Amino acid sequence: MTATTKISRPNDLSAFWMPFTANRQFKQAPRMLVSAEGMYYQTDDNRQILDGTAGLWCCNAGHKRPKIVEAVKAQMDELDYAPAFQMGHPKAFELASRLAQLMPGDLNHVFYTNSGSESVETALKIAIAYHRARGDGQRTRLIGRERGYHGVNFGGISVGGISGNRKTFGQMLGGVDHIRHTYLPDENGVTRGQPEHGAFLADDLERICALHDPSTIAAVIVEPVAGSTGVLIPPKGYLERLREICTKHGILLIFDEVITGFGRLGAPFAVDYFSVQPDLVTTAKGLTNGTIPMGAVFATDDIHDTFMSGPENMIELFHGYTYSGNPVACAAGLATLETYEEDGLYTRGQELGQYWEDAVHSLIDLPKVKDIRNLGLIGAIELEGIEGFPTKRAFSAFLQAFEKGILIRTTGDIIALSPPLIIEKSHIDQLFGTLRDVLKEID
Ligand code: PXG
Repeated sequence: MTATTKISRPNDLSAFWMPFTANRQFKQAPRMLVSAEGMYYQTDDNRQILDGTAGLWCCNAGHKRPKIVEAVKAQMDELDYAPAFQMGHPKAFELASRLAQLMPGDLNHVFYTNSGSESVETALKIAIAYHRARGDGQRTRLIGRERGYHGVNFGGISVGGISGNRKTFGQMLGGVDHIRHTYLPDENGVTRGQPEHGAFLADDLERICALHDPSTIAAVIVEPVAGSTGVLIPPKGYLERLREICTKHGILLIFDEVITGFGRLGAPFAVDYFSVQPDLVTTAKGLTNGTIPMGAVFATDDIHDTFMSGPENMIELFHGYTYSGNPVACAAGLATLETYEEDGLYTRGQELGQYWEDAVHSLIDLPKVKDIRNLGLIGAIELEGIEGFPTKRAFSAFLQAFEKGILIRTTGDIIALSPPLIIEKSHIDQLFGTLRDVLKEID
């Protein structure tokens, strides 16, 4: 087999243990994507599928973008890999500088990882080590939020708030607690943009502080908009209040921007969108447009400089990955940032936001639709579950949607949409026209 051999129909599906997938069900009726360009995937039976989810919330500039493809090819020709520890290569520094420039405030330092999960572990470790470096080593507790998703490693599932991701894996990290989630269906059902009610939910952090004593808490981690558990939009004033409480008690605030980063809300980051300044920001996904695995954690000057105080020959942070700042990933990242800028994608969600919002909410008249929410280029349609069979209705919608040529994502009985930011009004019409047909037909 040569490197260019195309394999569109594998003979055997048994060896690949697929992630977050019903393996046996999938392998009975596989759904195979074999190529992609712009807004569309192509299947092994030559059907065009409109991408309503930017892959898994990551291909923000759409697929097969020429600049990124060229940059990756050229980098492979020039420097395929360089050791990440005690060695450097130019593009890792260049990309970090550009990322620091893009990120508002004094989040000027970038630590590279290979995924959102690793970004989360890195941020949690930096938070605890930072307090220790300041001589405040009793601050070790980590606070997450119910219905939070922070990847699948042990730190991430511990601060995460999804029982399915936790219950079969034994002990979680110690010293972790959770604040309440931000979904108030009775007060905020069917809301356009940020809901009015619920800033008070941030006060739940005061309850946790009173219980544990705030001087034992290192950091609070939240997704500015919770993505994976069904698009929970923060109520107006909520993130501001969370910031105030963290500042009051000397607790670091971590924004997990793995989904919200790189234009998803119509601004480069949720930090810009909400004008709330955290101490650490985790990113991945859109950083390389999904092409090469890469994540990045942003830290403030204060956090970074606190580590830079010991003897200069000492390693300041005993943490890092073989592929931190991988040259091919850096090349993809640089080309991705250029593509976002050239195409105006950081603010595309603002321009298209109203059209998108109207389209998402146009489905409210359908009988099985229970709630609809949206922000930036994210939309969620929550369905009434079938009694006794949670998730079944939404999964049927996913299967039928795929048959009819659109890729949607479901979590529980919620359909989550997050298209590439290059989406045009005609694609939005196709997406919601098809989804309307699907939702009319499913049981
Ligand atoms: N934090 C957040 C907020 C995420 O959304 C991760 C961390 C973990 O990233 P990695 O790269 O380790 O997967 C994520 C990932 C979905 C979906 O359909 C969401 C994610 C991944 C796969 C599917 O909601 N988010």
